[in-house]
Amino acid sequence: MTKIASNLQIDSARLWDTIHETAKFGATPKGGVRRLTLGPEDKQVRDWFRARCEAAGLEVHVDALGSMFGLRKGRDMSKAPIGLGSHLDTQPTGGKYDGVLGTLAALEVVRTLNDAGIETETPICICNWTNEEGSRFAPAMMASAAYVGDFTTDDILSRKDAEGVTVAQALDSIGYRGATPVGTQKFSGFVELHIEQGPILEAENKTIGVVDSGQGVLWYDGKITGFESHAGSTPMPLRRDALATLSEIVLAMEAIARKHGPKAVGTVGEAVIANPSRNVIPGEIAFTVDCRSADAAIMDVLDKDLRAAIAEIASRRKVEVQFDLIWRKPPTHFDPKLVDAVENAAKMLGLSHRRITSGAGHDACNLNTVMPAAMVFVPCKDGISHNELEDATQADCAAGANVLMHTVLALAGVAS
Ligand code: HGY
Ligand code: MN
Ligand code: MN
Repeated sequence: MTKIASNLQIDSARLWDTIHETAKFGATPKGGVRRLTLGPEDKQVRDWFRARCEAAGLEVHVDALGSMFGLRKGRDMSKAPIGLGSHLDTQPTGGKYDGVLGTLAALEVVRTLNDAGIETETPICICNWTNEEGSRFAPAMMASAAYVGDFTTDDILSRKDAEGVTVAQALDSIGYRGATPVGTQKFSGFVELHIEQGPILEAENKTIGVVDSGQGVLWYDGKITGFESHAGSTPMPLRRDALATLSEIVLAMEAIARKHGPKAVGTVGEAVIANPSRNVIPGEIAFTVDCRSADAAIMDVLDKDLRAAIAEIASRRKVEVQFDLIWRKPPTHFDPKLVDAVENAAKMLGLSHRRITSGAGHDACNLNTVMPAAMVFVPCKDGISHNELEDATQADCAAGANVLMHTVLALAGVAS
């Protein structure tokens, strides 16, 4: 690699400024970001991102699910590009860094290579994947899941949000239903930078997480049907209370996750009472469950134990519980060659680092099923994420972006 390339550093202030510039799209009073996928704020940040990619000389195209690709030519255009990027959508009470850091660091890598006049051998392609969060439309990592063939484009286009709006309608409403069929853009590998969203790196005072694996994910949709009746005149033994049933299910899930811990977690993140009223016993509730483990066998046991507990609770309480698995993402084992490339970049830059498993899901976890992929983590304050308090330091963001850049340079090669 040329001397210039090996000493190359991204522009830390420019990266930091872009992160905070995009935070205004969906800024919340508590200092977080609410930028639900395919909503007006997502359109704002997408338009912003497209303009910056084009200003950096990238050829931008959008696929049928709105994922955005910015291609930077390499000397040998016959080779499939190295991909880098993440997502720009956020949780309802999201932060400034989740997904944003990886996407804007990819843009910063391009800007730095442009400034240095470096041409890579293999082209590179930066990405903004649609709906990584899975909050408005399920599943999470939706567009990259379709890209790898876990779902058809038509299936995803028909998915509805809580208001009954389809993905197709939402894409059309912001003008991001692209012409390119999903999967058209090929890659020879993919590297994603992300905040850890957990406490390990900060606790161990490590700057870089060399992500070699990721937890598997189980998502369920549940529906409890009890019986609405008068809150005053219905004796306790005669009640078929949907909310009391859910309360038992939540505690059972917590006990099951703890029993199989520490390599297991479980969350009921959504619960909606149909026709809620203070003096009516809840008769119907829709709820969601998210269970995870880095061990596929534990995932299977979580599923079995949870279904057994729900069956026992439902029969004892004389209610019906519908419990459907809507998404199963097996654990991820990233490509050893690319993981080594990340580790070598961290070493070359003299950054403290350690191997780590990702607790969160990421687009790179899906992409790894069809191409070599790896991830770079940096710490976030107190390990907090999916919370408006999410925070990271400029130095760590820059360190992560430099590891991303040098990993990509090692994979793509430097032509000049
Ligand atoms: O759910 C996840 O792990 C990711 O943040 N969407
Ligand atoms: Mn993310
Ligand atoms: Mn997230």
